[in-house]
Amino acid sequence: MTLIEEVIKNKKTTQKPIWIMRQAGRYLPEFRRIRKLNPDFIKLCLNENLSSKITLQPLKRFNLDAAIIFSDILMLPYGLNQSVVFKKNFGPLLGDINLNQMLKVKEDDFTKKLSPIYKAINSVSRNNLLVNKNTIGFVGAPWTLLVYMINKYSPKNKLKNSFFEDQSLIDEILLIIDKFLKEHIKNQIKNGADLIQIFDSWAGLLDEKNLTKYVYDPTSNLVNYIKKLNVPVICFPRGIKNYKNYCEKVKPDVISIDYEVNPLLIKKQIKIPIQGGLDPKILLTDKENLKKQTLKYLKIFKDVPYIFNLGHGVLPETKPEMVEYLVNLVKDF
Ligand code: 1CP
Repeated sequence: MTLIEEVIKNKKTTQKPIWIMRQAGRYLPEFRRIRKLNPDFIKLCLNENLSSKITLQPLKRFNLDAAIIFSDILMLPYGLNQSVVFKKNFGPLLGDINLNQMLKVKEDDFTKKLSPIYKAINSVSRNNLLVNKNTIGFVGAPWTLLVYMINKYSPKNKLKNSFFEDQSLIDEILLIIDKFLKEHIKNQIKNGADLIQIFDSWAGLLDEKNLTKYVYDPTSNLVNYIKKLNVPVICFPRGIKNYKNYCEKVKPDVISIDYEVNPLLIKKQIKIPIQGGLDPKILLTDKENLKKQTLKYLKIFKDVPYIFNLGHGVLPETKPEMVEYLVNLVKDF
């Protein structure tokens, strides 16, 4: 059993595993070198050799407990033939939805279009660097994918005013998302993903009254599906106000907390394994401060099952040496 599985299944508390959201990415010079030669981000995600290589880059440098496959949550709308491009200094930009076309997409065509991702998972999970470590597959949560597909660019802090205008379109899209998320998850697991993380990056944009329809119901449906495939599932509902309610409704195996969550309070409220929390901005300060803040989380979660991670993705300006320092702090604790 891997250390992460010991924490999730056996509720082990004596050692804290660590992996880092966006651990394969722009803070690594070896990633930036590859990225510079590959300006088309989607193509890069669909290049199985390069995406495997990028996935393994942080594992070559640091003593991490898992690899997360280098891909993107927006590969799902791409697989459904909605156009997706990543514009420099702007972020993702999606095309209009053609519902009739989208309703005609078959699972086999979707799987074929995204097959390099599954091949990369297959090769990464067999790599020597991953002996006794996890290969994390991931998806965007239904709500977060709906946000990108309808809004068509990052909402930052606010959805377009017209977002909820066409309810019948929203309902149709949610059904399509559910069907193909399951396909995407099944394919990742079949090829060696042994842990799934669901990223709900925009959960914090919804009012309480809309959470059941857009977050709790569709996410718990997906969590049940993953549990039936015998793979543990981590949920990260970034910015949600009530993590306790979320856990009761969605029932993930692990809850990943964002950096605005009070770790002491969450430890009292939630009885399942917890992941994450440390503000990624701390890695932009100095080692002394990083040590202080890291030890704070390690001490608070000392006697409960806890997976070390950040409260959101590692920032591109982060020095790799700070990540190394962090990983060693956790490993030496
Ligand atoms: O070089 C570049 O410009 C590309 C930057 C980049 C990278 C490295 C993007 C564009 N995606 C990724 C990889 C990625 N995305 C991974 C795998 C790497 C790893 O974790 O090690 C994962 C898990 C994601 C997940 C993802 N993509 C999320 C959920 C997590 C989060 O950050 O909240 C979201 C919201 C996206 C959409 C997306 N893709 C890329 C960007 C810049 C964004 C966010 C845009 C926004 O702010 O709305």
